[in-house]
Amino acid sequence: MTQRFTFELQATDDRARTGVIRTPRGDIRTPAFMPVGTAATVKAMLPESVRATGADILLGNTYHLMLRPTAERIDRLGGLHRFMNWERPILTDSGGFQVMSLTDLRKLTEKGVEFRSHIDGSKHMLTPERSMEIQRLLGSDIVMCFDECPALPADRARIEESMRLSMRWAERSRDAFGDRPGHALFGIQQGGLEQDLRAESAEALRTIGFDGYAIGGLAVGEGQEAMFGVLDFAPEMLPRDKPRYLMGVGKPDDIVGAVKRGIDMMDCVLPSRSGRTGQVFTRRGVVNIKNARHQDDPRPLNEYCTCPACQKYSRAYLHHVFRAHEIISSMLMTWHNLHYYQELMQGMREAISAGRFADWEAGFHAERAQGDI
Ligand code: PRF
Ligand code: ZN
Repeated sequence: MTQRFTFELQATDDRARTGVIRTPRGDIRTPAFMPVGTAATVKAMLPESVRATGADILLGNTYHLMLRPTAERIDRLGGLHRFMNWERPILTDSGGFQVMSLTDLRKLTEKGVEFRSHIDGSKHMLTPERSMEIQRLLGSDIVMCFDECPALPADRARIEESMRLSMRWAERSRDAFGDRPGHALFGIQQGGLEQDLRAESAEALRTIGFDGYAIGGLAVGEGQEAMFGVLDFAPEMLPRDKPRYLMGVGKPDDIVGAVKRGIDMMDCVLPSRSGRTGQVFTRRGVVNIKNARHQDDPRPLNEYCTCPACQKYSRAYLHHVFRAHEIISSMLMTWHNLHYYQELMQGMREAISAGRFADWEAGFHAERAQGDI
């Protein structure tokens, strides 16, 4: 194994950064958007199509894969990369967040979380040690610490207690992960909207030492203004020379605002999920393909977009296949949305390299203000 996990910062523009994460499975250009492949597939997309949109890395989920088809089975079949036919880097979330958002019967203790599967009601336990084991069996390139994330609003005492538990779990995650050259372990900062708790969490993580640092506990109901408020101080609490990952974000304007504030990586189901519900992202904002105004429209979704949905199909066709519940509707619109997100990231990487991020951002907002054609 020649390539270790490294992060090279190539340019900064005010707080925005661009660089490259190198891994044995390939480079990740940052700022990076990671499409979500929860159940070992980015829904409605072949892996080569996901790559064609410009993605360097996918996200997978410990929670879903441990229940079905199980980490042990994926391991026997040669690991997640081979199983899903994606040979490039994969980051896996650790499971705690999904347990809290997808299950109702669960028991949280110092040891971990006991829960019932949302698929068949069977009983399971996740701990920092078990989460590290599952992510190792999957063959994940970037492993996330096992943490707990309270929904907001929550009172300060609850956020403080939860953050301290997550920091103890971070230490157990670090110990259980061990030394795995070429694989990375990321810590996850918690602390809600409280600056002093975010500082305490960052300090705890820096003391343990990680290959990268995530900001967790945001985009959980606080709204964009409050989230940006935290992003005005949280990223600089984390080491400058390591990747910073904002978990589960977001809409295009959330992503731009996060990159502006020093975030290097993000993931969200929004482009893929919206592709299946008829919401299309364009430079001029969101278009709902279901709307009757598209039914006779021979024009593409976006005349400048180079994705297959825009190159080969009309709005009228996309409207029709959506209304008819045809599978190609999800395929084309997911492709377009992922393409849009990756083009957004590429635009920001180039703007940061050229030292013109502020101009680029002004253009981004001006174009959206015009509305759909
Ligand atoms: N922790 C983990 N995964 C997450 C989050 C978190 O706080 C979030 C919050 N937006 C999304 N996914 N482990
Ligand atoms: Zn397109």
